[in-house]
Amino acid sequence: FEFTHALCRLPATSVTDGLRASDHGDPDPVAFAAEHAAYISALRGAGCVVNVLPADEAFPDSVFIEDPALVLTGTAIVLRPGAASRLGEAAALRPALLENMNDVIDLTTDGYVDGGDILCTDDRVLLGLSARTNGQGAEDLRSIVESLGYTLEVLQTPPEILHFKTESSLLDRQTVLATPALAGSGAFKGLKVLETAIGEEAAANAIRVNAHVFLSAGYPKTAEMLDGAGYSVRILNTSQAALVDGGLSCMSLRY
Ligand code: CIR
Repeated sequence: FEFTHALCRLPATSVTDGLRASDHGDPDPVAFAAEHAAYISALRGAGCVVNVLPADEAFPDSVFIEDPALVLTGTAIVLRPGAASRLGEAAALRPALLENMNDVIDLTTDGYVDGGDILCTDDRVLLGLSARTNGQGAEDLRSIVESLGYTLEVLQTPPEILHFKTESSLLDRQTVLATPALAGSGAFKGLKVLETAIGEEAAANAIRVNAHVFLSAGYPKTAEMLDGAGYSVRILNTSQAALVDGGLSCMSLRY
């Protein structure tokens, strides 16, 4: 959770065509841009140098830059997003990764992995299998993360949930924030788990960035719980991203 840099991509106006499990209306590109700008300011305020890539209209979901890549110790792993409309985001992002990271490694099989299914601690990579991430992708990733000194643990993203990190986030070296359902699944062995308040499950897609925990607006009980546990909580509006199933973690690669 200690980062000096972040890589973001501006939301495309085509974000109105972004994937979503259930339709509550299209995001408004102007409002999305404002939310995204506030998010970038917050990353900068937390001490990150933020590199902002131009919007990529060809990929409606490309603002969710966490899904096509994983960065570990300054090395980028180019992933293979499991939604057909998103697979090409990886190749589109690759040049920026070459420019910004120490090294770039590609998966070698046809397996699928979405970055949203990956939660990293200092030495562990927890990967949730999901509709976007399959066993072949997991095994492909395993050799790469092991070569970088991490262990890979393959878990299950809860059914009907888009990504493992839709329901969890790292709060510090020993602690995760998770929904009661995911906390109860036994996924977080060896870690302390703080649970989101009942009815506030969407608060679990938070991010710890240096001294602060970024939390989406609208989850007062979880905010109070985190505050009481000693975290410095920074509330950000993610209402537009939420319309296309996005949240705080998906909008940056932090390293
Ligand atoms: C998608 O369905 O792929 C996008 N509409 C949302 C991706 C959110 N990404 C994330 O949670 N890591």
